[in-house]
Amino acid sequence: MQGKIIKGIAGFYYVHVVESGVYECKAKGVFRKEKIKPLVGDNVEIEVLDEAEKTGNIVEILTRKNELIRPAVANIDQALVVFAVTEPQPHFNLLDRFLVMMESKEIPVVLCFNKKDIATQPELAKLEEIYRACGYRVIFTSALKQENVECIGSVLAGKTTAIAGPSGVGKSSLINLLQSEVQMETGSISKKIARGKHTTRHSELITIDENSYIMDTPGFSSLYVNDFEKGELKYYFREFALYEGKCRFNGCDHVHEPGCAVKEALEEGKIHPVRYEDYLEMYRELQEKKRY
Ligand SMILES: Nc1nc2c(ncn2[C@@H]2O[C@H](COP(=O)(O)OP(=O)(O)O)[C@@H](O)[C@H]2O)c(=O)[nH]1
Ligand SMILES: [Mg+2]
Ligand SMILES: [Zn+2]
Repeated sequence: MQGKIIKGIAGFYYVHVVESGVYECKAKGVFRKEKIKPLVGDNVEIEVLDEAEKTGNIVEILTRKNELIRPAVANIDQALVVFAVTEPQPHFNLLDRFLVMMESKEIPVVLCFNKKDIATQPELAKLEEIYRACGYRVIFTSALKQENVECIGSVLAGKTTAIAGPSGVGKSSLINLLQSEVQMETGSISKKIARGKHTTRHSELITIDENSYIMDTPGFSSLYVNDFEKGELKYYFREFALYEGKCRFNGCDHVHEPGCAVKEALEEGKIHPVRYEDYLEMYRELQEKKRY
């Protein structure tokens, strides 16, 4: 029987099998010998030990499409990156780092800007201008007024989606509207701390319907771009692709080289300065890293 690992706790893996439910499984010794650790999101073959008790063994891990380290998860089809249009205002550098990380893993991204109910027209227009121009799908929602939430629902259909974004932007509120299986706690962080709720969480997939899953990933404020060379960074800024090969120098990194087509596009307003500045900052970080 085949299923998907939706949760792993203390050596047990919870495997969701469409139409027959969730089985509590152990991974057989063979994986430990081969040093393969099953991950949330893995598609696995299980043998059922007890149908009534819903227990089994994982006997095979099917080939992974991709895997992320933090959060540890396999086979993500896409990421839904959620920020608020305002309150809190979008932290562009963080957003661009996340986009770079997903581009480097070839994971498609859909951008959701929530709290459109309290946004002004210029705020919405700015976000649209920056990110739609890069070729990202951008959806504006209000979890509070339940606006455009069905649009998010259709993005999630039939896929496994990592939902990421800083805290306070409305991720949990959106997730609560999208399914009825789990009710996530919403509200301000200070309220949660005051109530003594611990914030460390394990990765867990929430089933939306029989073949759609979402994962609420913890805030990614400590996100560094570090697992590639500085010369690769330019490929993870989608809007640069149009100018690739048009610079005076072969292998131009679009930083201080003369005759750079990307910098010309920047000056002509075809590339947004917010994006270019974030590119430079990440580029310099990668450069620094090399020196040590
Ligand atoms: N005005 C407005 N407030 C929202 C919206 N969505 C969530 N909130 C509020 O923002 C706060 C944080 O929401 P929460 O879902 O916990 O955010 P999370 O930390 O990203 O999971 C809560 O006080 C919510 O009531 C929205 O669309 N509009
Ligand atoms: Mg939350
Ligand atoms: Zn260039």
